[in-house]
Amino acid sequence: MKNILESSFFKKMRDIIYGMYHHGWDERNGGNVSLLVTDEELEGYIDKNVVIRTIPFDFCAEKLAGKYFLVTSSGKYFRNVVCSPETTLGLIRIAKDGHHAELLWGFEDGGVFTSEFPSHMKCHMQRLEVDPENRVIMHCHPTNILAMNCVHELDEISITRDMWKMGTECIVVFPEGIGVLPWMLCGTNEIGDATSEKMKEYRLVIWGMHGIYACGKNLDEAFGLIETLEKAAEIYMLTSTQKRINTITDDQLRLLANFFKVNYKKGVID
Ligand code: 2HA
Ligand code: ZN
Repeated sequence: MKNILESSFFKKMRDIIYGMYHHGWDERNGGNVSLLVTDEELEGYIDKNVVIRTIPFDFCAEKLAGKYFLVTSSGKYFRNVVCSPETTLGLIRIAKDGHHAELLWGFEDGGVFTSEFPSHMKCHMQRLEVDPENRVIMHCHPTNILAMNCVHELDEISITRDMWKMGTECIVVFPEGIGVLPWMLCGTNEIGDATSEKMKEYRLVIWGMHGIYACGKNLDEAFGLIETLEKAAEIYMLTSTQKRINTITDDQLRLLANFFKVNYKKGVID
């Protein structure tokens, strides 16, 4: 059997998580990531017949039965994923009944998946219906997005408009806009249901006064979405106490959208 730590999916997960930590998005045990790993990618790295233990959960993920996920552990620090991958990550398969995870690798100190497992699995189920190629759900606490939460109304249309205007690339990177949820109790099925509902339309969902959720076909896409929004929020915050004398106009946003052929959310600048 080959060493899973040498697999390309594992190395990418490790590097992206370290990048998230280095951006300051994941203090202490903040943040969580889940990556759907295919049968083919796992071939030769894991004996799929050896289940280390099963971990129950209290929602139905039957639509994901038989699918494999590399997922961050509950309570562990992103900072330690490089030095202690076997305790900070786990590889699970969703069991046939849709109510258990079968552990195949990792969580070595008896740990379990992230407390935000309901949000992750509910979002995977939703996104696979919208985009069968979706593979990643990513959550973190970027500083400027959170700072903006303190001073900006938590409204999807006005946040989308203001973020599109903070950087020329924004309308091209997230033309569908940004979903926004009010503050809710995290770690619950309810916030998972609300987030997955938003992910019918959006790949970026702000959790009011908490952080951000993103999804993507791969780790780079989810990371890049957060990175672009975080940059826009940083520029918004850096200029929030200044008199803004220049802006990207509505006409310029339309020009960008037409040139890059993106189908942008209606009702924001119209
Ligand atoms: O896992 O970020 O939302 C720590 C968190 C909870
Ligand atoms: Zn969080």
